[in-house]
Amino acid sequence: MLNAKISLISKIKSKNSVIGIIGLGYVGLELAITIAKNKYQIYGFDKNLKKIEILKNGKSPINTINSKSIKFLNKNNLFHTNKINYILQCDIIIICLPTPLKKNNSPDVSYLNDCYNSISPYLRENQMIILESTVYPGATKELFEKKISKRFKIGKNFYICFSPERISPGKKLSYEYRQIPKIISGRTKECVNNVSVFYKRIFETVHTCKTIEIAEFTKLYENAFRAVNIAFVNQMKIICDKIGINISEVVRAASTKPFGFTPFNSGPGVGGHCIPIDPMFITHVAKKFKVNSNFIELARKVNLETTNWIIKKIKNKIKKGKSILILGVAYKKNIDDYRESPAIKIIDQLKKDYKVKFYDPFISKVSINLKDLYSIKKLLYKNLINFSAVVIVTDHDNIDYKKIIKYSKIIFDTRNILDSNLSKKIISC
Ligand code: SAJ
Repeated sequence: MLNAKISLISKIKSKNSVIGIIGLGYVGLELAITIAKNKYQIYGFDKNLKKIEILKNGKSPINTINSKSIKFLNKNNLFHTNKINYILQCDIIIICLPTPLKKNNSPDVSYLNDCYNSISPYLRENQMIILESTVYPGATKELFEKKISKRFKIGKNFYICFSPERISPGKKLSYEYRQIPKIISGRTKECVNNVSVFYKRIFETVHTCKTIEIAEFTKLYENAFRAVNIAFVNQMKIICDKIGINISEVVRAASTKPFGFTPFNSGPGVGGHCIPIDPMFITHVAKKFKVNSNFIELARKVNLETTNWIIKKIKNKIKKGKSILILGVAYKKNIDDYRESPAIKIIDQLKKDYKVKFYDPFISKVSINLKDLYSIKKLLYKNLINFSAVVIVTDHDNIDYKKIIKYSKIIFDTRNILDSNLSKKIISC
């Protein structure tokens, strides 16, 4: 029986509040695991029935979360469902849905709009929504608050908060998710108090932003900072290449400076659903207010040009028609995600003139322009001799790079992980 009389904050403090997490991807699942460790009852919602099945069977749908954690979740009352009416049971509704870009590079908030439409019939007094998806400033208000304030009194009998996710997929961190400081914000002081009392039970450190819009922008700023700095090191790489300097040596030397420098590694361009995407949300807002964000657009352009530069280097060195092996297609090491990965563009361009195969220990198939390409099943190092070139695009840890050097004819090392002084066959790029 729902007892709306008990305040949300008392339910949070007594751990009787039921938590609903919408979107069981790498963000939602990680959050569910972290919250479950604090003995809250959790409903996990996802539209993907196959994913729900996998989770119900105690398996993990993503390689960055192990099945042991899913079994822990199932044991600790996480209930996976696609039945959205259970939202009625939830006191706290945390939304962890994707916010990709549309073809014209403007934010695609369709997942969030669909989410609101599905949960709307089951919203009731004394619930709190925490949006964790990456959005442009003002989106929480536009997509949730404006509609909900027509039915409830925000801060009195309904609470609206924003708290950006800070998951680092695939990174073997020396700390747990609960140790990553959690940014929170709310529309009113009661909203802030509720989300603060809740998240202080889940995370070691909580930082409160004065407004939801500051928190929304902070997330974009963090990732634009990365996109711009990665573009910077990539452009410096191209200049250094011209003058015969290895950029990694420069970054290694600059990193000895104990202050005022943050190292970034040059690469084949940027992939993922954060770094190529999030900064464009700032551009979206800048355009709306007719202010300049060309720094961000230039970074995007440079990162895209870096991928083209690598393709050109390969074409200049390897005769047409030859066989090339792409080593790694994930957008970064040790994960099974190839969204926006530069490897896709490299394969797509090279296969016009070469016989291209790929090997990725985490990804068995990629779809390029609706055509499926399958990874080599097993990497037999001795067979590398059959390729005119091996291109290291993703530097997964579980590859024996000594054998790559031993058995390859030529290696294009786009991650600068090999010491090019070791052998003339290594081309850092
Ligand atoms: N990359 C480089 N050089 C670098 C760092 C990254 O070329 O020095 C490339 C990667 O290969 C990848 C792309 O940039 O293709 C993005 O890499 P990323 O390390 O930023 O990884 P993401 O996209 O998974 O970013 C996430 C973000 N997390 C959140 O948004 C919560 C980001 O803020 C984190 O800093 C990042 O993980 C992380 O540090 O792992």
